[in-house]
Amino acid sequence: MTRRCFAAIAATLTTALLFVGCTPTNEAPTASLEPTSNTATPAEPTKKLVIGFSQIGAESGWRTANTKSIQDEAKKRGHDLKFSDAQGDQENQIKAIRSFIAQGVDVIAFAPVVETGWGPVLKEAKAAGIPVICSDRSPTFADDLFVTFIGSDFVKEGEMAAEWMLKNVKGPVKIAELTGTPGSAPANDRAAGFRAIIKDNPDYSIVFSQTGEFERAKGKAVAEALLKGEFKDVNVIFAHNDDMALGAIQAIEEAGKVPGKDIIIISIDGVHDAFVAMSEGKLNCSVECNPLLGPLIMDACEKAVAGIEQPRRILMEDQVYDTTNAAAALPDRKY
Ligand code: GYE
Repeated sequence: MTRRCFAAIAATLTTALLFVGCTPTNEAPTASLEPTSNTATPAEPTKKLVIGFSQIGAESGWRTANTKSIQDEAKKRGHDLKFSDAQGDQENQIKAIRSFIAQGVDVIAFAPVVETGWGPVLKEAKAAGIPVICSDRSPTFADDLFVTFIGSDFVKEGEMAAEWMLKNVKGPVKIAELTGTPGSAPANDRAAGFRAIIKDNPDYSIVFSQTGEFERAKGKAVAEALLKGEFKDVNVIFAHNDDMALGAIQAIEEAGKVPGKDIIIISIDGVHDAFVAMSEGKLNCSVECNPLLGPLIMDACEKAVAGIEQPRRILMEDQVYDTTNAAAALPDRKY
C-alpha cells in the first residue's frame, strides 16, 4: 500500500469514528446526523483559519462551558479566533458579523440569540463568499444562508423533562414554568416539547409562566414573586435551564420551604452545579444539553472552508439525570 493510500484510509477511518455513535454524552461528541451526505475526507493538512465567532453572552453555566470549549479548541488547532460577546443583544451580534465580513475572515460561526431577524446580515456574508456555521440555537433562516447547524434538539429536551414528571410526580399537579430568553429557540422549543407531552393529561397544568431569561438572579427573582403570589402552592417548577432552577432553589429555601420535596424542580442543561444540587436532593431532574461543541464547530469550519459537503444538522444526544443517578455521574462530568 502506498503512503498516500494509507493516509487516505486513515483519514477516512478518523472521520468515520468521529461521526459514528461514540458518544459518552457529556464529552465533546457527535450524535445523530441528518442526512448523512458527508462522505468526503477532511482537507489535509488543515490550513490555519481566521474564524469570526459571535457568542450570545455569559448568561449561564452552559454558556461559560460552551465559550471555553470553542476557545480551547480553536487554540488547540492553531486557528485565529475572533471572539465577540454580544451581551445578550441581537444588534451586537449583527454588528459583530458585519465586522467579521469587513475583516474578510475565512468563516463565520454564531449562536443566534433569538430565532428571527438574521436574513439581511447572513445574505451579506453569502454575497461576500464567507460560509456561516450556526451553533447551539437552531436556525429558522433559509437553508442557503448557513452550511450546517450543530446543537441539541430542544423540543426533545422539553419532552424528556415532561416525561420524567409524568413518571415521577403523581397528579394532580400545578406547574410553574420559568422560561428562557423570549424569542429564543431553546425557550420556544422547550416550552413546546413540554406542553406536547402534558396536553392530553388533565392532571398536569401550567398555572404560571414567566421569563427568568436563563439567568440565576432573574430565576430567583421570579420564584420569589411566585412564592408570594396567588400560585405559591405550585407542586412543580419547570425551569428552561439549570441556572434559573438554582435561583429558584435559593428562593424556596429563603421562603422556608424544602426544594426537591415541597416543590419538585425540573430543569435542563446538566451543568456541574445542577449535579451538585441533584446529589443533595434539592434539584429533582436535569435534562442534559451538551455545550461542548468546540471540536464539532472547528471541524465544520475547516470543512466549510475546504468546500467539503456537510450534513444539514449535527445533533447532540442528551440524557436525563435525576437524584437517583446524579451523584454517581458527578465525578465524570466535564462541565
Ligand atoms: O440551555 C441556557 C443558555 O442555547 C442551549 O442557553 C442554550 C441555552 C442553555 O443560556 O443555559
